Amino acid sequence: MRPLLTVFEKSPDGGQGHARDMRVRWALEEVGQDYDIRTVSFQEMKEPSHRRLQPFGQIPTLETGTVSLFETGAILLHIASEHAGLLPEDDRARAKALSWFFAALNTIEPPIVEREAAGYTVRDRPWFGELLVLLDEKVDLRLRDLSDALAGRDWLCGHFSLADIMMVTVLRRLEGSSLIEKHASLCAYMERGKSRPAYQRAFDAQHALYRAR
Ligand SMILES: N[C@@H](CCC(=O)N[C@@H](CS)C(=O)NCC(=O)O)C(=O)O
Repeated sequence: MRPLLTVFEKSPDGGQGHARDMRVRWALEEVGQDYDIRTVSFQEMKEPSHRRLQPFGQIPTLETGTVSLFETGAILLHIASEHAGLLPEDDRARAKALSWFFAALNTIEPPIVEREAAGYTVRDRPWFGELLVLLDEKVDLRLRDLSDALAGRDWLCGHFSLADIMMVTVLRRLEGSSLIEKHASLCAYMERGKSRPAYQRAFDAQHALYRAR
């Protein structure tokens, strides 16, 4: 069986590749693993049959025929454990790549998502402007440190790795915002990721799906 990936039936971004299946598609393309997709509507995502795969009623999930996974961190680690090329063989380099992989998920993504979520949930409150200043500062602090850590390097750990798939897809949530645009090195890093053929194949596949709907 080819791995089966669940994705949005209709992506809220219309195929801009911000949904989290994009990071899974990219990893699968990097290792040359073909896959199938199953689309789920927002209603189906909350039904027991999908919650058996994803307890929070979200996408993506990956079923391989042997195992079933949810959480993109776990999915990407599984792909890296089954295929060569996404994590370095050398212990020290591998430890570094894993650290950056989790930093993308646990240190960089949360303040970005928190800021984005405030825009959906409390935009009409009188104190939204003040809150946004605080949320912007939290994001900027992380971006400054990330930019310093990346200085002089193309990829987080010397060579391209799983950490870059996670970090680039996380940073893409800020595309078009002055928060990221003021960090030229981070924009260049994102563009390096996006110019990889595997990224482009992954992007085109999800874009074609939503364009057709
Ligand atoms: N931590 C989860 C987050 C999954 C997630 O937030 N998925 C979004 C799509 S990108 C979703 O399904 N949103 C709809 C919802 O939460 O109802 C992961 O990395 O897999």
